[in-house]
Amino acid sequence: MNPFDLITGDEKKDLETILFLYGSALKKMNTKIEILEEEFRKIHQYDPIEHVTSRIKTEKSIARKLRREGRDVSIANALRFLNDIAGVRIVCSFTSDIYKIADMLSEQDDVKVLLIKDYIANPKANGYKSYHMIVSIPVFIARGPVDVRVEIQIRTIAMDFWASLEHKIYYKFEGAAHEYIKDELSECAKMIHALDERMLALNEAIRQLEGKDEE
Ligand code: 0O2
Repeated sequence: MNPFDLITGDEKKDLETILFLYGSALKKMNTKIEILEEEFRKIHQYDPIEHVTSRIKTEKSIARKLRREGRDVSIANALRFLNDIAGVRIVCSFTSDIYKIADMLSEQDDVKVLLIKDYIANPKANGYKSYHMIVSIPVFIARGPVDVRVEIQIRTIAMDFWASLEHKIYYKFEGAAHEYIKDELSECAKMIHALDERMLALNEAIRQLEGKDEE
């Protein structure tokens, strides 16, 4: 079933329905990530995940995004056009962990990968780096399974640090920050990239000294 099949046209009721569906999808996804993390820790004796956060996009933020895209604000349009009503962010130590986690999630039978945006291989012009996956997972309700989309963002601590500062600046200046600030952010993105590479190389050297093969 598609979430659209549950839409009645009563916006208040429909909002409750989608919040319930997307909230349930997030619970499922968080449990999956927890299990994978524990299994990974047991097999490889290290934890690739630093921390995980998840959120349901607020009504205000849903409306703002629809307006930004030039669309009418409605539950039906949110369902049709927004991929990130439910979002999970996984923050890792090393770039190599990002792809391991993405593969582990993609291999789950009930996770369908709909779209991948690899802003690590192809950073945005402003320097933004992160690995984004839009997946759908079934939420089992009394009427049957409903396929619900979840956006998963996977990035390193350094990338996350940069993205949260850039996000704050973007909203503070409503996208029109001074050139100096944009240049500084771009420089910081380069430094963060170099830091990620050095930390990864250092970690690999340590693992070799410990006699652990890189998985
Ligand atoms: P907010 O306020 O963080 O929720 P699509 O999902 O493909 O239909 P979208 O949403 O443009 O289109 O996809 P994309 O590019 O994958 O971006 C999804 C989210 O990633 C954004 O959601 C941001 O959270 C984050 N993101 C993308 N680009 C940037 C960036 O340049 N800087 C920062 N700091 N974050 C970014 P929202 O809804 O745009 O914003």
